[in-house]
Amino acid sequence: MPTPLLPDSIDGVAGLPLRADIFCRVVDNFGDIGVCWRLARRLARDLGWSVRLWVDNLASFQRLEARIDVGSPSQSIDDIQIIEWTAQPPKLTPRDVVIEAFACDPPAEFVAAMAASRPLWINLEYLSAESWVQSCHGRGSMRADGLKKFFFFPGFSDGTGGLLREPGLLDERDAFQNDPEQQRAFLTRINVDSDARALWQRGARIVSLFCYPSAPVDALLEALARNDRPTLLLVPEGVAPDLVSGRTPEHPRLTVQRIPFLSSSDYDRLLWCADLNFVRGEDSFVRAMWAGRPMVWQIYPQQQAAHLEKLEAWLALFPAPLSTLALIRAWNAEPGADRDGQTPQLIREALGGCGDAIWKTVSKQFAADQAEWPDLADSLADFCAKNVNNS
Ligand code: TRH
Repeated sequence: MPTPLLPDSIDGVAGLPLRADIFCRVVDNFGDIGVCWRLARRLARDLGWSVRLWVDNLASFQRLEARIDVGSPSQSIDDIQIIEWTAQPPKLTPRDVVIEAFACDPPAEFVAAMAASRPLWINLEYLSAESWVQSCHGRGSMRADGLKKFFFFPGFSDGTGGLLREPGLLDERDAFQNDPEQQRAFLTRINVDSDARALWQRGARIVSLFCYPSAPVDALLEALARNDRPTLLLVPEGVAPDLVSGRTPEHPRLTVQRIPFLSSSDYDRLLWCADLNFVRGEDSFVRAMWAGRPMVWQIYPQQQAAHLEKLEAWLALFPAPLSTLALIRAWNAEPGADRDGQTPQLIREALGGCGDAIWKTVSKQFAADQAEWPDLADSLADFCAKNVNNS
């Protein structure tokens, strides 16, 4: 008989802190660890869970969380135990809940131990606004070894797991957005130089840029340079590496400023500061949505253009003007003559006229509407409380 992992009293009590293993494999980029670290902190800090986070790439993790010691196979940060997931992972007993991020397959030995201790096993899926998500969210699938795996889908509507949102996030955002002094201090801290800050104080628009190499960045530069309103374009380290800080005589209304790759909380502040955010993948997209400012999303490209359906599903939800939708589609189009010829014009149209004002209003409202749903960590905790002894 396996030893019970939970005190009897937990049965059916929603929200009681549990003990979890979260598995994260960094496929590429930062989204996998970005989401897992955010979830781990929500569960540990805000819900009192005891969390063990297994990560196969500490170097990527360190870009987001400077306190990570890449030489340490086991470390604790903010009461979260971080285990380096190597080819020979440590033999640890599975906890009450095992969360596998994005179908990353926990190690075989660990799964064998799960067959004995029978934790609640959850696969946290990628975000999609597609309607089929509601019918699959929360469903379980029985495996040949007798273990059941549940599929937990983030999403934008009732019947999904929602989106990660820290308590008080929108209030903190509002306080920051209403306080130019906090913004000035922040811009100084992230190395925006005094000339660039002066430009912003004289009314230049701030645009942040986080994109994949395929994005039509030249078209963006051309459009911003021709726009009536001067622009300060802030570009974190590693993004669009050819861009250099400064202003060219040909483009006097566009100033580029390179900034460091920011911590998660500073990246939020960047998104809150900017008038327009270019974001990509999954996590920066959600953070830009919470910023409540206009954003252009570059979706993570998939084979056979499967990502374009996901993009359309989100565009169908987002009540933006047609000029905004056209710009977002162009930003995600395959590189080619047509796209590059049209994009500067589409950007200019989206940033000009009444479309610009409507885009601002709907962005703010969309964030407020989404914040009415329970966030993903609360939904997950609720799901676990209901299912932890029935798996
Ligand atoms: O890095 P990404 O392209 O990650 C992608 C997506 O998640 C995609 O869905 C997944 O399949 C693929 O990885 C493997 O984009 P994303 O999701 O926005 O993650 C970036 C993270 O980096 C996010 O947490 C924000 C964070 N970030 C900072 O903390 N500081 C910064 O300066 C920047 C630019 C980003």
